[in-house]
Amino acid sequence: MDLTNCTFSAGIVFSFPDKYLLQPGARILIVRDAAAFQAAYPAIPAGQIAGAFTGDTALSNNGEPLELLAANGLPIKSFTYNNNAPWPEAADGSGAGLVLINPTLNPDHTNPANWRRSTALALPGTGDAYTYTTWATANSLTDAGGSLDPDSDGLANLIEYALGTPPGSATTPPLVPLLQPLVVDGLPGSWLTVALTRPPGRDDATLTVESSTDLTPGWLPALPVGAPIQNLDGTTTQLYRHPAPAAGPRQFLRLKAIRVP
Ligand SMILES: [Ca+2]
Ligand SMILES: [Ca+2]
Repeated sequence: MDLTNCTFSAGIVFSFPDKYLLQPGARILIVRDAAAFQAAYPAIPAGQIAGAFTGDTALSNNGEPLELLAANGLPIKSFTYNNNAPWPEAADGSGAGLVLINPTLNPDHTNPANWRRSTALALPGTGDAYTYTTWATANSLTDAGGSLDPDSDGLANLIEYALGTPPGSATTPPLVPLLQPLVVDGLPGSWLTVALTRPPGRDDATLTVESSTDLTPGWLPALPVGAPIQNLDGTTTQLYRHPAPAAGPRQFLRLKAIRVP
């Protein structure tokens, strides 16, 4: 992709130089001071640095609009990030960075759900996503689809990967149903809930909690209660509830994993 004359109109002051080419899937860096950056990160090739922004326009830790314009003046990307929920608050402060989930799928940058905290200290110029394939190889699994359950704990390998649990030994059921009092839309009631805890970085597996009252096809999404909780170990916990209050004879919640291509 030829980025000649592509310009940031918000966020930083920077225009790409003449004949600047970005290869498919490549990552480039725009830094405050190229020499200082190279001294701090000697392992990063100088060719990965596209240049330095000017005018002391470093990105705000509190969030701000960011817009990249094409040479014809039309926006390529335009969005405003933030350090408060529903944006991932764990990316705030020193250390972890704000990372786009599954960037090769060209997600909507304006949607905070498409962003997460980095899995460790933010390392410029690299992706930090783990993959099911890497995990399966590390665990000596020959299960490309992730549907097998070699430890017979009822959790298919893709779910074990998404949860960060061991595929070779029995895992405690990850969803513990709990009836609890909640006020929903101003109405107090008793609701069937589960808490789902996930490690960051397993972007190629989506996990959803689904609900039913009769186990027939046509499960409906369970609904999140409140904002996700960022745990000290880097995992995130989200509480979900059945869409209807616990008035009927039976309610069910299940966990569904889908492999993102
Ligand atoms: Ca299993
Ligand atoms: Ca297991």
